[in-house]
Amino acid sequence: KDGYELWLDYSSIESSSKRAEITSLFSGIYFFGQGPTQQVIQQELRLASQKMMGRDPVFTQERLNQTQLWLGTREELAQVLGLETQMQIRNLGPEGFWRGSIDFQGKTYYAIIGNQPIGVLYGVFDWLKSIQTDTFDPKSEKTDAPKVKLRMLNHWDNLDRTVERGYAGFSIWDWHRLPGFIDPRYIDYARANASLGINAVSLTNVNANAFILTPDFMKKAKVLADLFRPYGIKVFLTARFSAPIEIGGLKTADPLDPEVVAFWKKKTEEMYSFIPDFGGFLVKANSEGQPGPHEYGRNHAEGANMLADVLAPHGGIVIWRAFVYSHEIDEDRHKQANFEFEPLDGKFRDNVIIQVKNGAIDFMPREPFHPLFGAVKNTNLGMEFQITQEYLGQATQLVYLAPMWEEVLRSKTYRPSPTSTVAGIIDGSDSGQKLTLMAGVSNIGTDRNWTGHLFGQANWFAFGRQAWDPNLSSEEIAEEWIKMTFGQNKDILAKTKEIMLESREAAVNYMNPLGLHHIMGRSHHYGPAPWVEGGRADWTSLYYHRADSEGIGFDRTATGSGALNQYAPEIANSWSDPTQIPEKYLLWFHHLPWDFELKSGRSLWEEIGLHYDQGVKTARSMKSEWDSLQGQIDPERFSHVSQLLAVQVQEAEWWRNACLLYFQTFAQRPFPEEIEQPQGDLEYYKNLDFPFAPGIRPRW
Ligand code: BDP
Repeated sequence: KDGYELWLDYSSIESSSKRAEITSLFSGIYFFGQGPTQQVIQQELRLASQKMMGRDPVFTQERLNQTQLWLGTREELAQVLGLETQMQIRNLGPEGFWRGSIDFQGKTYYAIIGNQPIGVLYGVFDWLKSIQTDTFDPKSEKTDAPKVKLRMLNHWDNLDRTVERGYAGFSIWDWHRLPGFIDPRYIDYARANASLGINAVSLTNVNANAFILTPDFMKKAKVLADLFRPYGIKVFLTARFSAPIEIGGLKTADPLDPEVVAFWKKKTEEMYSFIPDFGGFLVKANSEGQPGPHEYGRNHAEGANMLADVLAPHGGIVIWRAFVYSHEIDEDRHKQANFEFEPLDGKFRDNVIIQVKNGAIDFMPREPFHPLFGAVKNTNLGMEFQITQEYLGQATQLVYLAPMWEEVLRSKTYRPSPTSTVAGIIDGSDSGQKLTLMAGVSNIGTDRNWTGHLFGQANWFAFGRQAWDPNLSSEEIAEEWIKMTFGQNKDILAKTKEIMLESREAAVNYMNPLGLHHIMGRSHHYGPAPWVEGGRADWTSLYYHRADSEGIGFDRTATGSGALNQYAPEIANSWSDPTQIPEKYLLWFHHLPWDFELKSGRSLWEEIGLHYDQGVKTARSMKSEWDSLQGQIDPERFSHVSQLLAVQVQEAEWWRNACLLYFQTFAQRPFPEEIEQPQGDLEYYKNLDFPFAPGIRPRW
């Protein structure tokens, strides 16, 4: 087993009674409809049946009483459904499903029903999951429907197949051989996404290349859109704001210039002629050197609305990123997105959604939630998480990210109402917004196992599950993934779950404890480098940790940058007190003396040391826990993870040693006795060089 099958491995059912029960259901499937999604459903059932029971399923549209399992839409099955069940299903919306048993003419059948074929497909995947996780109970009913409308992967894939911040090989989009050659992997990709309910993908890097908007590339993108459509997946592309100049021959990209508007209108029409259900554009503008409306004295709303207006007649949307900051503005980077977007609240069209990273800096191992959540009231906000582990161990480390996302989603914003949470804003339940979005920056590449590290698959999986339902717990998602990936073995489940659930806190401890952030290697972001200085200030480490002989941390209270005031008063007030703020955010908002006393009674300096050391210890215990599973997991996957955990332990030690030796030069205090003393000297760590680290690849 090399991991290619992902969580859709459909391992053979061992219990003979269960096998008989499932075999019987597969031996008489009354099947409605012949459309493309129905064909996908049949293919998936065929595959699952062959793998789980070694035989083909029997589909029929005759002899009703010889069937066991019914699959179809509510309308197709209306005759056998009571009115109440029909209403219940109707309320689940276009993507929801119902599954349960139906008594009809003296016999009991099992049914999976949606309002639309895509709902049936989601129901079938959910049912197959219940078999794989051994939770299928034909007697109990289940209904489910996604809470977020757009559940989307953002690929940061370049047209030359390099992947920005990708650690799993090259882009799976083989632009060169498209549209003629269809890699079977595209279908497996679509299946995997559909099994989670992911229904949108943006194919190209946010640092965009205008060539994707030329007819040659549109033809290629069309092939992917056609392949993904039966799986309920819509295609989006990134739009480079200066495309009118680069591929349109214009002198300007001013969003209020009539020629520019005409360019985008024509481009959009052309796009829809290839892809009639094209999703829309994802835009990174005026950030990190990308072009945008500011060049022409226009604001983000003027830029986004121009595109929104040309997309609206086709039903398309604009996803406009809030990740905007500039080193030319003399303000804490933390504050810049709110500066730009708060004054524009209510000014964006209905088909614009602002995609906001989970935190205000940049996908750090731990960030407090982004203060835009709650700060605007009349603007659609979507969430952007990063699945690829740019700052969380890249593809060498096992870090299960769902606890991080759960922490953000459950954060209380206190706005618009005192009980509001981030999840409630993005799923519309607190914010009232109708257009809802959760996007994840993909960790997928051409590696045989898709994600580089086998456990990167768990992050793809967890992202899809949390986008479907932001209230799911990271623990239940981990259980599903483990059972679907490794089978029913209880020892594997218990140990792997423990490893996964402690992995994120371990990474925070050995990388960025107590609210430290942005102290990684310059540019490639691999490993620790708290000493990075020079060049653009907001890309250095010193800008963020501000260590000196007095203390450490970024003062973002009223005496400092004031960023804390961008949050609701409930948060701003209590967090401005260093004894009240949750310690996990301490140095994010406060610059404190090395002897500042923490809740444990120890000094800040000692606690920093203990956290780093604890991170290393947890990494080691993760490794020994995994190694104790030798013989229970197939050798290929076992050894892959075991070797990478050994690397992770070394990297955890490296982080701890480098950071503690560096911070000691300011603190001028001995390390706490209980911790393992860092080896080597600071110069050694500073001089390490990583020509092999995956960095930002040349943009085309
Ligand atoms: C940062 C990445 C950079 C991306 C940027 C973004 O380092 O490569 O282009 O985010 O989100 O984390 O636009």
